[in-house]
Amino acid sequence: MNPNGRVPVIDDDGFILYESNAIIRYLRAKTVPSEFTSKHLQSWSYQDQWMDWTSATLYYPLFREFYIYFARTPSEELIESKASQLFDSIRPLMKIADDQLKQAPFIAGKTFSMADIPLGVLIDKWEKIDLKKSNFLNLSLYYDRLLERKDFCNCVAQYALNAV
Ligand SMILES: N[C@@H](CCC(=O)N[C@@H](CS)C(=O)NCC(=O)O)C(=O)O
Repeated sequence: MNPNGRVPVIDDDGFILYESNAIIRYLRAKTVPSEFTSKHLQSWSYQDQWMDWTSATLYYPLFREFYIYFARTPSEELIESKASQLFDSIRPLMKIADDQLKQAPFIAGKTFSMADIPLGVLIDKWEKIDLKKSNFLNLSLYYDRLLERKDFCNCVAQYALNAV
């Protein structure tokens, strides 16, 4: 279904779609069509901005490298200098998210939106990695807010960092 041989991919009555952010936008527009109108263009685009920031700026390649090191290295083999180097490389990006979450409870504003789906998945990994991250209080408070959501617990948080 996906020429890249990857997940996620959906088949919505014969309409095949891949790329996780495209799938989220499609499902949101399909289930709440009123949001996908010119009247809400700026709000939609703002959520879109944070989704793409999460995937294209935060995740690839720095966050991916950071979390995979912790997820796939047995704890007794972790090297402190390598862990610090990875942490230092993503600190400026995490600060951008933390600053944004100081201003609003969710990444694109006052309420949970589609933009919280890709970011929430990464913040779950972030919170499960045992490093001193006290400068990022807003990210931890955000994670607590996400944990109040049953679907977030069932679909994301219940899985271990190294779950495939
Ligand atoms: N940019 C794609 C990335 C898709 C991707 O890399 N999926 C991984 C899982 S997160 C996968 O299918 N890996 C299996 C493999 O590479 O064989 C998206 O956001 O959907």
